[in-house]
Amino acid sequence: MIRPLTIAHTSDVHLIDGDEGENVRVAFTRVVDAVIEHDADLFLIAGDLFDHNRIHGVVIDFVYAQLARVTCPTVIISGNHDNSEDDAVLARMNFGKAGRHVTLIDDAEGRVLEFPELHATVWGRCMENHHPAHRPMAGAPPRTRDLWHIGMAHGFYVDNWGADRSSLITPAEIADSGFDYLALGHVHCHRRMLHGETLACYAGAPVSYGRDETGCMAIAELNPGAPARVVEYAIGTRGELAAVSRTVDKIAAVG
Ligand SMILES: [Mn+2]
Repeated sequence: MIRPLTIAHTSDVHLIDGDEGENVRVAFTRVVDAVIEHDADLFLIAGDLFDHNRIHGVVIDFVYAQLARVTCPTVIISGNHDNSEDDAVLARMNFGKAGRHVTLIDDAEGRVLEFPELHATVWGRCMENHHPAHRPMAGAPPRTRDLWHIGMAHGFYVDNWGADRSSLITPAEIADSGFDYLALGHVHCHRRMLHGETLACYAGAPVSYGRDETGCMAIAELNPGAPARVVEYAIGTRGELAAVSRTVDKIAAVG
């Protein structure tokens, strides 16, 4: 009997260095808090964890420390902001420093990870080049066994052709994948699409563009014999995150 699964899913965190990145780091801390509070079985980071590839030590160490708070299997793919160019931030990192539970899928052709204790497999692909010929869902494997069949992809969902955009993901690709849950990244607003039996979801960025808009992530529930469900989980408005980060700075300054 396959077991129920709780999946915590984020993407497009866009971590940056310096003071202006403080609210983003607060937001990522809240994402990790949510993984722990929901007792998630699996934590998926579907691309653009970092805003750019020149991120240096302090933020890298921050990410190791945050991911080390999580005990469940954690899977990371790259996006167009932290893609697999030479000297890219993800390529320079050693996620073993965060713990053995963290896996970066850095294969351009994609890779399937198997988690026997979760009765689940996770397929993902790193992004090498964000251009119109890149198809994030290319090579998605069919379900082969009676396990949760989960996918990760970073790209732009279109439900009509003629879109002259890079890294396209289509309804047919989603339906054909047969994934029980497809964790998407790239679009910053929370959005869900059901095609065939597959529930695909953009988690939404933890930090929204607008100061008063709420950033978010996704918490998905898979139960045997039932449709997958996902909820949008609020992380906070940009203003709230900035206020918290100022408080943290003040305490740090006093201490
Ligand atoms: Mn992106």
